[in-house]
Amino acid sequence: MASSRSLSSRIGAMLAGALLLLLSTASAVAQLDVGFYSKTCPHVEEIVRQEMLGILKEAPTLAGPFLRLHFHDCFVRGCDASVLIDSTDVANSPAEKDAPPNKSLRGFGAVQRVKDRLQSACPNTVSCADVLALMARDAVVLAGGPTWPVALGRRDGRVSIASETNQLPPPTSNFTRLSKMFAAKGLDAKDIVVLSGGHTLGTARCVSFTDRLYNFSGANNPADVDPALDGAYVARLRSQCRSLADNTTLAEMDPGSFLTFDAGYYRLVAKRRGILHSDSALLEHPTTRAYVGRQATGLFAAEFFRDFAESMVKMGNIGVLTGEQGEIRNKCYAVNK
Ligand code: HEM
Ligand SMILES: *[C@@H]1O[C@H](CO)[C@@H](O)[C@H](O)[C@H]1NC(C)=O
Ligand SMILES: *[C@@H]1O[C@H](CO)[C@@H](O)[C@H](O)[C@H]1NC(C)=O
Ligand SMILES: *[C@@H]1O[C@H](CO)[C@@H](O)[C@H](O)[C@H]1NC(C)=O
Ligand SMILES: CC(=O)N[C@H]1CO[C@H](CO)[C@@H](O)[C@@H]1O
Repeated sequence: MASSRSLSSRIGAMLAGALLLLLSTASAVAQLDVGFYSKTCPHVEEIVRQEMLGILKEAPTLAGPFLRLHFHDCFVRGCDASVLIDSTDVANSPAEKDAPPNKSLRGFGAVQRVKDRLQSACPNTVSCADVLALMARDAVVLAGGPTWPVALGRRDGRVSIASETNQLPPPTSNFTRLSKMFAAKGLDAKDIVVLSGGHTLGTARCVSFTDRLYNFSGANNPADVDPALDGAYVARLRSQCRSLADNTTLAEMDPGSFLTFDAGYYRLVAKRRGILHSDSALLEHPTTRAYVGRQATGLFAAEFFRDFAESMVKMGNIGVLTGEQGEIRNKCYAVNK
């Protein structure tokens, strides 16, 4: 009796052990993996890259928007392509896309173009969230920046809520605010200063920074400028952005090289010419200020490239859905029926 009980409890323990092993293997399987589609869609990376070559040849200014789309995706509900979903009822339940921070996002059509190519090569296999991660990486590479391995296997979410875009840092953010908002996503001060380097690409609408030129403290007069912005630069930006409410004129964030991924952004920030208040805010904290200063010398671009790759991998892992979670969307702009 005693021995059979001990036998059965030993069997029980073994079963429990086997179950634990099974569970831990299952959760290991549910991790992202560079070779995730090696059997189901072996040419996924080549296909995305080919499409990206065509897309950026036709519209080189989309490099910045693709990088930004991935950032906005990952910061809201994790990297689950929720940023791509169209509102079904824009008046009553707007999606992320229709929230103010997203009104200036671009590149949605091109994302669908890549998705369509993948749908014909390997139907219903590659998630839109993975497509975004690959497009962001290829945009940086094709703009002359670093490459990094993109682990795959993200699943697409089925929910997109405009109000949740309040998790995106506004351009008026000071360093304290940036720290809090990045920390909420598991990112630290180094990630902030490194990922802000993404502003070496692309443009900003005037309205994203005109408060700094005309109405910084609410006095709304010509002297009411952001003291963190270089005076000569204020004049230059005012000549580009003639009114506080201008939401159509675009300004290059890294003027003269906004289509090229380089470390030039840090030279601007060091000269107090970062275009957004959040860019200037990197000078508020000793760690990030030191990084800006080091990169502003122009001698450590290779280090910035490595750092950027590392932080992009971190960002690309935020809150991902894996395994049986979510779905593989057929169309990136709508959840499956
Ligand atoms: C640190 C906090 C950040 C803030 C406050 C911020 C804010 C902004 C704003 C306001 C714009 C201009 C939007 C417009 O008016 O058109 C912009 C553009 C952009 N952002 Fe950020 N951003 C931040 C971090 C990032 C990160 C982490 C990335 C990616 C690694 C990124 C990539 C970009 C790119 C590429 C553009 C240019 C988009 C285009 O050309 O249309 N930003 N950002
Ligand atoms: C930073 O911004 C937050 C909110 O945006 C504000 O409450 C805080 O006072 C600011 N901190 C500094 C040091 O200006
Ligand atoms: C100027 O800034 C203040 C404070 O931020 C704001 O309340 C006001 O609406 C702004 N003025 C204009 C004309 O936008
Ligand atoms: C620009 O401002 C106008 C007027 O306020 C508004 O109707 C329009 O939606 C805005 N466009 C963008 C891209 O924010
Ligand atoms: C309300 C609004 O302007 N929504 C826009 C969000 O961004 C997408 C892509 O640029 C536009 O198609 C929407 O109209």
